[in-house]
Amino acid sequence: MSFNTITSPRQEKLALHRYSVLNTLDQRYPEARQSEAMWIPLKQNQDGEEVTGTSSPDEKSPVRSVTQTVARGPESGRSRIGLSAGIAGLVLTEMVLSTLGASQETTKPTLFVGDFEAGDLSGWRTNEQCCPHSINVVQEPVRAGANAVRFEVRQDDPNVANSKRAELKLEPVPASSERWYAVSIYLPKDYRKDPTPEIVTQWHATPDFDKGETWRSPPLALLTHEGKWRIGWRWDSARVTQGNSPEGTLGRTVGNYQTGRWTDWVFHVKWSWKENGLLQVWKNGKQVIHHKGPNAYHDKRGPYFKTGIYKWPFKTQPKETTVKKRILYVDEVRIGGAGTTLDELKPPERKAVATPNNR
Ligand SMILES: [Ca+2]
Ligand SMILES: [Ca+2]
Repeated sequence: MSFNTITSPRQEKLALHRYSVLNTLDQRYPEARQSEAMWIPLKQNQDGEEVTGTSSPDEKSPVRSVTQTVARGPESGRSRIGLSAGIAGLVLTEMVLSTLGASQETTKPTLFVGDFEAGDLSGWRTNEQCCPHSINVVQEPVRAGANAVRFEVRQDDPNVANSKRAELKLEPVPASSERWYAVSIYLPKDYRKDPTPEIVTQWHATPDFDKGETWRSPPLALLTHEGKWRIGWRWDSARVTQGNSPEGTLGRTVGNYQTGRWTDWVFHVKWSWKENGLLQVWKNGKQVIHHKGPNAYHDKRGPYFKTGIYKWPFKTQPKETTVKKRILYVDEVRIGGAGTTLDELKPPERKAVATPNNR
C-alpha cells in the first residue's frame, strides 16, 4: 500500500526554520505553562538541513545509558489515560505511561484512540481553553464515525497558559520510548494563508524543574504557515538545557496545505536526545520525513501529545497577523507503541452519516 512508499525528503526543496522563543510562565496554569515560539528562516545547507548546534551530543556530554537516565518521577505508578467510550471494536483498557523506562517496556502499549465518538472530550486533558467556542465536539466535518472536534482561537481570546490557544493534551510518555502517533486535521475552506504561523499539533516536554530548567519550545511540532505545512524539531543532549537554547533545531516544509479536506498524519518517533533517535512522518500515506538523530530534550519525563491550535502571534505579532481567528478540526487520533503498523493507524472508512447542522 502507499503508506509504505518511502521517498527521500532530502530530495525535496526544503525550507528551513527554527524556533526562537519568548520564555514566559503563567502562574494560573502551572501545569500548562509553555514557552512561546516563532519561526525564523534559516539558511539551507547542501543536505537540506541545518543543525544550529556545533557539537555532537557525545561531545557535549557523556552518553549515559538509558537505564541510568530514565527517571522515576514522583507520579510513578500506573497512569491511566481515560479512553473515549466510542472505541468499540478495539480492546482498549489503559496505557502504561510515565512509569516504565524504555528498557523496561516489555509489552506493546495498548492503542489509544481519540475519535470523539463518545460525543465528548473524555480521555483528554481539556484545561487549555478559554471560552465556549474554544473546543467542541461536532458532527461535521468528520474524518470517520459520527464526531470530530472543532478548535477555535480568536485574537481577542483571553490568554490560556500565557498565550492564545485551544488544545487537547495527553500525559507524557516515558523518556526514550517509541511511539506511533496518527492525527487527522481538517483546515476549512476559509483557512486563509497568513504570514504568521500556528502550531496545530505538538509534542511538549516537561522541564527538569529540579535542575533549574524552565519551559522550552516543543521538541516536535506540526505547523501551518504561509499556506504550507511545516514540521520542526529540536533536541539537547545536555541534562540541563540552558534557557530555551537547545543544542540543535531542524525544520522542514512538507508541502502546501489544502483546505476543505482532511489531511492524515502519522508520526513515528523513537524519542532520544542521542543519535539513536528516529523521526518518520507520513502525510496522506506518503512519507515526507525520515530522519535519524536526536529529537528530544534530555529530561526525566518524555514528551506529551497536544493537538488543536496554538497561535502565539495573536499575542506577540498582532500587527503582522492578517486573520482574526483560526478554526480547524481534528479526528482519529491514534497512538501506539513499538510494533504498531501504519495499517493500525489508518482511520476507518467513513460511514454514511446524516449531517446535522451543528454550527
Ligand atoms: Ca470520529
Ligand atoms: Ca533536561
